[in-house]
Amino acid sequence: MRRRRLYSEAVRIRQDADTTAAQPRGERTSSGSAANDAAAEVAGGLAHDGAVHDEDVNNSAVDAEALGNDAADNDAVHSDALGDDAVDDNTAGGGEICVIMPTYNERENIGPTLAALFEWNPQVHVLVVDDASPDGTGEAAEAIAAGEPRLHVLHREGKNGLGPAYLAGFNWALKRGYATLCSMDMDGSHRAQDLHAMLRVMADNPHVALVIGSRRVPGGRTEGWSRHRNWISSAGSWYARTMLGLGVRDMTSGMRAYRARILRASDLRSVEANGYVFQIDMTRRVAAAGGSIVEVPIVFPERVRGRSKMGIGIVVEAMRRVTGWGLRRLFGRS
Ligand SMILES: Nc1nc2c(ncn2[C@@H]2O[C@H](COP(=O)(O)OP(=O)(O)O)[C@@H](O)[C@H]2O)c(=O)[nH]1
Ligand SMILES: [Mg+2]
Repeated sequence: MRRRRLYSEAVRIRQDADTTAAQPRGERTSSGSAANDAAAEVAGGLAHDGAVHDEDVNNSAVDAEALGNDAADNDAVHSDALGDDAVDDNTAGGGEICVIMPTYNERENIGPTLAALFEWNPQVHVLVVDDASPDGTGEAAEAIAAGEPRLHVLHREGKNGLGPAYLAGFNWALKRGYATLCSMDMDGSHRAQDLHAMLRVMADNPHVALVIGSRRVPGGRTEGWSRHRNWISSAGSWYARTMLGLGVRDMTSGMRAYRARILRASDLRSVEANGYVFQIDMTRRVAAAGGSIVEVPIVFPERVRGRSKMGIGIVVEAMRRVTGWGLRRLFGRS
């Protein structure tokens, strides 16, 4: 496989100020929507390179077997490697889009977050990946799933971190043939209307392999963060982007939409799964597999209920790993 290093593009898309005010269902069908405007700008931004990226993505898909990443075909190996345990199999997928939402102690958030998600995005399926939350989030998810066929629940044995939860979710959804796999937090920081805009960009730009919901492009922002926290997050993304030679501005964003084909073409079994480094590692793998990456602005409000599970140690670990990858890129074989 040609392992060309492609620089992903940070696409600056102005988010229509009306997005938040629009009614979900009306906005979905309106041809003059913010999502359509965004999609048009993305298409323009990638017009020159699109064909090249597309070809590379196709090559990558063909080469997936050579890379040994057979997530869709070899359940036994992959289940084991990625920890696909205790799947509720009454809920076989088969839809187009699966939104993977890891949870740990999000009982208060799960109801309102899922209601908004399905309101704005009625076409999606959701997989909740719960790490045996002591507050009963897993049971709350089951109760909702009993009356909501689009909701699936994957129970894991105990708190094992965000990265492994995502990987288990990817594995689950790849095996069920979803074409697009999204990741989203359950705490309300990732907004349903922003997912809607991201999915429009995916739908309108078939050559795009990864859409990142970005706080660091015009129109994107955080709300309720201290200046200090914003600075750390921006500086971390700047450092990662510089060290890795990627044009992505929001490297650590967990709000994403991936094509299944690019996940199959990336060796997920060796992804660094610890905390924020997971998002950075996934980004560099998509770029290395030839996938075209675009950033769509999102608004990221701080959670109002529950507590964050991330700490400063996770940031430090991410920077340590980025330094290693960057030095290897600059001075050694990448
Ligand atoms: N399954 C699982 N989910 C987790 C774990 N840690 C965090 N999450 C979930 O991941 C999402 C983001 O976590 P959060 O603590 O809000 O991170 P922050 O936004 O970076 O502060 C939320 O939906 C959490 O419930 C974990 O160890 N396992
Ligand atoms: Mg959060």
